[in-house]
Amino acid sequence: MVRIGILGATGAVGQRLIQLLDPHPDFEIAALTASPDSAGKPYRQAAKWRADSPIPANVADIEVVETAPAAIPDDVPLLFSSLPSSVGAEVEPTLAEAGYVVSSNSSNARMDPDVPLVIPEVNPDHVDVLEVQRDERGWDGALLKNPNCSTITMTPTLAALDEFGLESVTVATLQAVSGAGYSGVTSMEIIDNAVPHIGGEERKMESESRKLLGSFDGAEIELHGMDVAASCNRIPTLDGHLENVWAETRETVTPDEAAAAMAAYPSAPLPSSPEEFIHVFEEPDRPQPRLDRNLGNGMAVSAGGFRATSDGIQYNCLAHNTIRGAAGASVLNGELLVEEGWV
Ligand code: 11C
Repeated sequence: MVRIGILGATGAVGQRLIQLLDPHPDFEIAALTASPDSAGKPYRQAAKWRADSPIPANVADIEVVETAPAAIPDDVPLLFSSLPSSVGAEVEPTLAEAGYVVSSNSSNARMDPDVPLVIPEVNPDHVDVLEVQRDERGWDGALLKNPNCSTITMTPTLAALDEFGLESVTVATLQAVSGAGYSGVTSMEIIDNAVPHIGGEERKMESESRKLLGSFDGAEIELHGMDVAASCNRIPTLDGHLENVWAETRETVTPDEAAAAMAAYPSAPLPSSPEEFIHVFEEPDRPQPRLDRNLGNGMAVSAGGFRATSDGIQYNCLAHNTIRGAAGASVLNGELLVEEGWV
């Protein structure tokens, strides 16, 4: 078993990480960090636990420590980070320099050229960018990122379509309130409403998807040449981001061909990758967040509503934003880091 730590363990994604990691076939939770006012308290006192299952018994009594190299035991080689991005930007490089391997969900540094941004089913080869960190930053540890939840929902479907030559992508999102924090509070604030703005989200989707689908020659990642334009919207669903995608391809692709390419897209040989990675619905009104977000233990992406447009294809896709799009994505990247010998 690999002893692991969770950075930012009291937040919404931190709580999801605990749910996904206890139990886990390869990982054992051995350290939990949070802000200085929680340090020194047992986890059950430090966290306002809101997850839909009780705090695991062996996690409840772990003493929370500060998010700093001196406070985290040396025999915990792998850290999962769900820190606020401003804290991540400050602390994650320090931890990587000190020898920890960090699989991070935080949004800082995702577009840094020497920080791999990875979805294991899409671009596992990008993990080798970590060699650049070792050579150029001299870090003993490593820092690897998973993308933003809206990007994770769309990008696997684009990866499946890239054999037809992606030229441009337009996407409109309908995002669940849990992306913004604790669902109970925020959902009540937007019942009977929709908010056509999520700070910085469009830019993340437009840049991260091009990095994920970019090519890596062993030294540098070249961003994919497709144009991506996003419009992001908050709607009053609890979990699950639904997205409407318009994709323009060089070669003609029919709705049936697009659906078949997605259904055939392989999963990864890692414990948390679902057997069926992209589930394709024939019903035109699926996928839907409440009905379909838990496919593959919340780790599958689903797609449906395929139709031809004047210059390409339109379809809808969905993924569970706090599992596939955040905590589960980070766990899966941790599994890849172990598989590839970085831990
Ligand atoms: C949301 N996608 O739904 C955001 C939350 O870049 O990891 C995740 C932000 C990120 O509000």
